[in-house]
Formats: sequence, structure tokens, C-alpha cells
Amino acid sequence: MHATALLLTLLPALATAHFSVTYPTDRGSNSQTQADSPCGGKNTPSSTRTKWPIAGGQLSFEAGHDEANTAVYLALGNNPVKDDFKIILKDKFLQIGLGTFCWNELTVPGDLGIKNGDNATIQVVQAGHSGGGLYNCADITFTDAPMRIAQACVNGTGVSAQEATTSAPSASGSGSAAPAATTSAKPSSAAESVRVAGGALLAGAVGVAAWLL
Ligand SMILES: [Cu+2]
Repeated sequence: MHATALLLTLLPALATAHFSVTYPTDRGSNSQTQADSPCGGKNTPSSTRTKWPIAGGQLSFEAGHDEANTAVYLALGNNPVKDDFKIILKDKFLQIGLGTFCWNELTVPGDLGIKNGDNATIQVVQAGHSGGGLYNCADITFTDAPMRIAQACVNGTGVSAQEATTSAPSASGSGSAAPAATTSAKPSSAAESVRVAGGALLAGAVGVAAWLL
């Protein structure tokens, strides 16, 4: 009985995420379900949403892997499903280093017709330990109010971005079926990837899984 009680108290610590979005507030994350698209097994939008500027805003996550291919997507609506995460906020790049990775101004494409009060969900995707994706979502409400960043964020010591690798290991070792357009625009330089939101664009069919394999 004592052993069981001890085990139960340890479980929350063991269930920490592979990575987690820290701003805007995420839905929560759990390492056991984080591979479930689109939101790491957290399928219910947060009841309290972070107000986030229509033009874009701050996003930060805590990296628990010392390197991982990463991308940030956006889906509009109150409760988007997997196929809705088609807007690229940050094309794939390689996150390097453990700790805080952040953008103070991650730009949202201007041609989406987003209005004050519209809801949306930001999705951060990272490659998992053996191929496949890991997911974490944060629910937002867009605002046209001039937003000031409460506290500017900086990357943790030794945390940076590099060009995404295209040959991350896969679990099966076999090629994925019909990879999507993986030869599209290269990420910008490391410095730009961190500080400047690159030319985000709408993709008709985003091969989210393709670059992870
Ligand atoms: Cu992990």
C-alpha cells in the first residue's frame, strides 16, 4: 500500500511532456499522449483563452529534447480538428538546446480575414523520439487591441535554431507513403528563424507528418 501511494505521487512527475508551450497558455500536455494529433491528446479547447494580437504575438515553449525538428501551425475556429492546422506560423526548423525557445513576435499571415474576437488554436509540432510527431496546443482569441508584451522572452542559454534536418530516424525504417512537398522553401538562417517570422504562407495540404519521418 505504501509502495502504491508512493508510485501515485511520482506519476505526475513522470508524465512531464517532451516539450510544452508556455505562452500562450497551453491545453496541458502529457508525455503518454503527446504523440496524438492534433493536440497531444488534449481534445478540449481551454475554457480560458489567451488574447493574442491579430498580426501575431509572443510564443514560447520549453524544449525537453536537446534537438528536434519543429514547426508551428495555426487553425482558425473554436474547436479545430487535425486537418484544420494548415496555416504555417513557422516552417520547420531544427531546435537546438534544452530550455526556453521563444519568439516575441511570431507573425500571422495578413490575408486570412481574422477579426477581433475570432478564436484560433496554435499548434507546436516536434519530431518524436523515433519518428512521428509530438503535439501541444494553445487556444487563443485574436484581439486588435495594441498589445504590449508583458515580458520580452529570450531563448535559454545555448538554445538556437538551425535548418531542419530531413533525415530524422523513423520507427519503421521504411519510407513513408507519398511524402508531401518537402522540397519547398528552406527555413531562413538560424538568427532569422528565432527573431523574425519568415514568410508564412497558406499550404493547401501541409505534409506535417512527412517531414517528421
Ligand atoms: Cu521526449
